[in-house]
Amino acid sequence: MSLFQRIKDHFNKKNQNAYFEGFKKTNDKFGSGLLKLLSSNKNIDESFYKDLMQVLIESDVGLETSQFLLNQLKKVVKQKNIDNTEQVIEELGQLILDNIHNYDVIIEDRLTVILMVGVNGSGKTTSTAKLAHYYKNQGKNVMVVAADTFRAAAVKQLQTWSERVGVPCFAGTENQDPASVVVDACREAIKANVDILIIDTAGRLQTKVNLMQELQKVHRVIEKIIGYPAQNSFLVLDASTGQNALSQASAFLDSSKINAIICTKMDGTAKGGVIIALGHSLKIPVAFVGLGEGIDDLKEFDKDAYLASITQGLS
Ligand SMILES: Nc1nc2c(ncn2[C@@H]2O[C@H](COP(=O)(O)OP(=O)(O)OP(=O)(O)O)[C@@H](O)[C@H]2O)c(=O)[nH]1
Ligand SMILES: [Mg+2]
Repeated sequence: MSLFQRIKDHFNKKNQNAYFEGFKKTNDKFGSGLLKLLSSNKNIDESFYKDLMQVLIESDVGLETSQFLLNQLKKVVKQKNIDNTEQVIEELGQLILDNIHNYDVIIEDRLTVILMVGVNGSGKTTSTAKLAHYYKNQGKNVMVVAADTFRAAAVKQLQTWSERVGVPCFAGTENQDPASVVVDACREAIKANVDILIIDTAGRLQTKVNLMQELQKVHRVIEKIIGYPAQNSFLVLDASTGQNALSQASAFLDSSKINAIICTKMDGTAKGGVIIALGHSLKIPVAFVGLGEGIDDLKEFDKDAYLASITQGLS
């Protein structure tokens, strides 16, 4: 059985439609691009590899990662004496799987903290609400924290979402230092026997040193109050920014502790290949993907499901 058939068969049926719909635009570029390539290039020659490179670039896999994949691919083709283009594309699929990473969210029996960080508008607040919904549905006692105290509207936004989801929202007072809101929230979470505390922070540019230091302070106070570090720190990236998301991730990883990525707005972009660039260039796992604006549209990242979704026509 082919690799593509195997991963489709393994697909968690519950999420299949959501994944297929969410990655439709990327599939229209990537999967359809590969199909077109298979139907027009029958020989494994330079022109085949050139067209393959173009498909990778157009799906925002990025130059560095695309070149890496092609070089590896050429080696494998030679080693295994591969002589048909279908098998080459299978090997490409395997290379992609080898270079992207799932993430197991760390949920402990004691208070578990999830910290959401990222640049303005990447989807932190909506993803916080979606995560709260996700864990509430699993029977967890969830609380969200509005640590974005610079804008009253930001607090209101999370409060509205939390009412809809049915979880408590802890908010500080306007212009209160975010770290001090987090201190109060952690104390409250311990008192209320919360299982999962999800902290939404203000959008920050990766280049603003003081804001990055503020994040480090938030990490310090969490550890001080609860007695151990936040188990999960997620960088929220807007997939439609493509290669820019990659440079954001690189800067955040340099100055802040990040365990995994949440890649949002997959449904609105053909740039879903950026997940491959993140996996290869930064070796960072993806925890969740945002596949739409609805409360259910945040799904756990699964690399087999991802590959199946961006190669829907291949079998
Ligand atoms: N289509 C789509 N839209 C999304 C997704 N995730 C977030 N959005 C939208 O992106 C916009 C910004 O989302 P927010 O959650 O407010 O972003 P934020 O990172 O909290 O923004 P700041 O607090 O301003 O830094 C909203 O209109 C969301 O509905 C997604 O997966 N798909
Ligand atoms: Mg926000």
